Amino acid sequence: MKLSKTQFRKDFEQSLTSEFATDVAKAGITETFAALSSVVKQYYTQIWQGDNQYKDRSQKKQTYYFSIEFLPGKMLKSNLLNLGILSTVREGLQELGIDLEKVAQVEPDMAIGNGGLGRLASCFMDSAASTGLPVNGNGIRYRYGLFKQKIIDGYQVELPDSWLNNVNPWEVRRADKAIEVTFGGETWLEETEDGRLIPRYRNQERVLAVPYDTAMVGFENTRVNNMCLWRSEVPQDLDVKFQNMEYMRQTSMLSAELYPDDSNYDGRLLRLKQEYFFVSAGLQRIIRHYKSNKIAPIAQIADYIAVHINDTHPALCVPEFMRLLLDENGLSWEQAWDITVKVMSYTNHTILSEALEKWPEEMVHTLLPRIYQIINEIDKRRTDELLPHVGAELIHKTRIVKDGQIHMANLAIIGSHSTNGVAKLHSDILKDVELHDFYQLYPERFNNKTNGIADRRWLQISNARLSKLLDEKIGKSWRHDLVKLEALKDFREDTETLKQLAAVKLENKKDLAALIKEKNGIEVNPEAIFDVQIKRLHAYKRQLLNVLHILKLYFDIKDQPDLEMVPRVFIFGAKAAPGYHYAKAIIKVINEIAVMINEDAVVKDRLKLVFMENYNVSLAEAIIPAADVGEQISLASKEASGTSNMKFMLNGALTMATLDGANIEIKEACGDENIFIFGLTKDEVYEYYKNGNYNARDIYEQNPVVHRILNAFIDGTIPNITNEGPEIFESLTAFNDEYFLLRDFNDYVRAQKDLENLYRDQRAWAQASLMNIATSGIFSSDRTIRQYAKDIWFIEEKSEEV
Ligand code: GLG
Repeated sequence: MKLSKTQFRKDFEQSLTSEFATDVAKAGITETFAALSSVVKQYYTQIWQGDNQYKDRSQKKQTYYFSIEFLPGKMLKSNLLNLGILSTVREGLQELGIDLEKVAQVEPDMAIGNGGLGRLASCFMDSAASTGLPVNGNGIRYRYGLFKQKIIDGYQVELPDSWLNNVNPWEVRRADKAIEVTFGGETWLEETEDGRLIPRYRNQERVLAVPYDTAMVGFENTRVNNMCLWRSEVPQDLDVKFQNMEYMRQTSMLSAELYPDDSNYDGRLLRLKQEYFFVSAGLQRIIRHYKSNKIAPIAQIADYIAVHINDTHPALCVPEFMRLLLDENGLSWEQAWDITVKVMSYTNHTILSEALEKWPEEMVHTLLPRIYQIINEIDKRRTDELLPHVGAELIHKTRIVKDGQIHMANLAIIGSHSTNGVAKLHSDILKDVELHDFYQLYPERFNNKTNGIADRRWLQISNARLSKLLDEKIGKSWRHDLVKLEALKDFREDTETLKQLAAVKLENKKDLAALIKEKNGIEVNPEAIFDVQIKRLHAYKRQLLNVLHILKLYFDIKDQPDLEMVPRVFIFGAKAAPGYHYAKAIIKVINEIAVMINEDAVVKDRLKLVFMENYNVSLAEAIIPAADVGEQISLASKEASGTSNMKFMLNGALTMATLDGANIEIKEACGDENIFIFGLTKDEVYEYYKNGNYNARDIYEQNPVVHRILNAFIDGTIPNITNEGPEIFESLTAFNDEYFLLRDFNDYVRAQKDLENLYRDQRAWAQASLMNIATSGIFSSDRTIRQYAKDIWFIEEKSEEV
């Protein structure tokens, strides 16, 4: 949009007056943020309304992306950037003596997601709007987002994240569009006069779902999509029977809390209720809009909408959509099923078995009686249909209802036309191993969509210095098409560019060093290698392997106090699920090792270890631009894709990686010489599984370096870990090291040595860094979302000429 500084200042000052009866001189920082965000919202609402009208008018097909998690982070700068007014507003504020950065800090991170899955959903929202694709989000407006992490005495302590305390400036409450969702009670089928069976209900618990819409503003275009988040409330005309405190409490609980489990299945009833709640409300709203907009007869709805099931949490979309088509719109089973499969598509994000949701039949039966009937009918009809053609065993293995449980992934695959994994390796594992039975039955449904990241947030906003340098070197076209970064390759031999690149990195590192000083009180040397591992704390991601290597370096120094080495700062950021004991033990151990190393006078500044508390999107934006190295060291086959690996690459960090997830594609893109690869391959891991011949204890006994490092956990070398030390020691020895840390240790040390050697050659390092940036274009989520649009959803980009 077009905006002059003068106009902006006028709007902003007016907003301060009209909203807070104050002025620039008197306004507090929270008021300044509120007034500013209100102005920004006014700027985009017209475009939003216009695009809504355009969508209604043009009646083009739209996608609804159902996800139980979103992780947008802060929205202010992102909205400013996408509206094309970031620098105007920054300068306008400056003239008023206000620092935009300080104001932006006030906004709480919108953290209604746990990790990669939720962040991917938000990258998709940004990319869809920015490429002009009509893709709307559908989720839950949790009152409390992901817990805030405090580190006390080295331990993780969880505090509630009441992010809505100071109201959320971006959302629009649409009370008029509230929808009822029902649970429990009894249901039975009654025959109508024309011979159809329709369900009747009694004693149902009613919950009101109120939508809150947030604009997803496209980058310098006229597309504004909607992220709809549902809040649970008590219906105003509540039946007397339910008017009690317990019901009120339960109803408000529905949208109260995000499940803080990452990749872990938690079988609590409330979770199932949440899943049905946002699925039912979302689908009802879509159908209501479709009908009120008189788009076409309901039987043609598949030509106008696509519904995406992001991981299994929204898999109830399948039976709920069936219910709406059958019971409320009078379609036949065959018609409804045909439409449902066409409309639905599903993404699998992990092969960890504990993350594949299963619900006890009894629970689904009691909570969702009609849905339970429909699921059984789907299962039965499919079985009958396949029986003449397919072996009974294959049918049994792929059933939705079996062993007293409802298998949600099976439901999602059977009830949709597309199942995709999130990186090539992961999609192959799905086809060949994890979902092989389904692949035999429905080969045409399987495909890969390698993840991506929204480069506007992860480069343009978070790394202004690098963005500016790129503009100077290769022009600005990369801001609209990330693949244009390729042009940077021409500067690989250009000494000046390499120096400038290194200088940008150094400046970013100084900023991070200041932040570390402020938050952790630790002094770090910006000339050291900044080696970073930031992600959820999970055994398979192997933060512990990183720790073992740090201990090795520490002991090397202790053994040779004069040892010459390139100084290193190891930086961690990670939250552990509150109930994940082992992960929390690792956090404690990292913090105690940090104290031991950082306070050891012998070490000097050769080694520093920093655990930054409360890792979230905003912290990632501060850390990644300053990283020299990104640690992507999961056991091969376990990390479906990873997405921070792409963010590091884009910001010029080199990757220390196993051949897992998208690391493989990163290696292909940047070239073997610009990445550090180590460790078992997926096939080698599977070989061990097959033969059952891994023996971690042997390695511990035979490798003196490993022996000494592991002993440090139990012999008092690392202080204050009397409970955690033995737990970790045992996991690696007695319990045979589930994620092969000891097996990969030597090779990891070797790769780390290679890394150190390359860093000594600053020119070569800068060249490798440049090559990473130049080849990262394909990891833009603009590319990913376009592939979904073309191959799965069959939707079109808005043409800006209209
Ligand atoms: C999952 C996987 C990640 C993946 C992300 C997005 O574990 O490897 O990058 O989804 O697809 N639970 C996750 O974060």
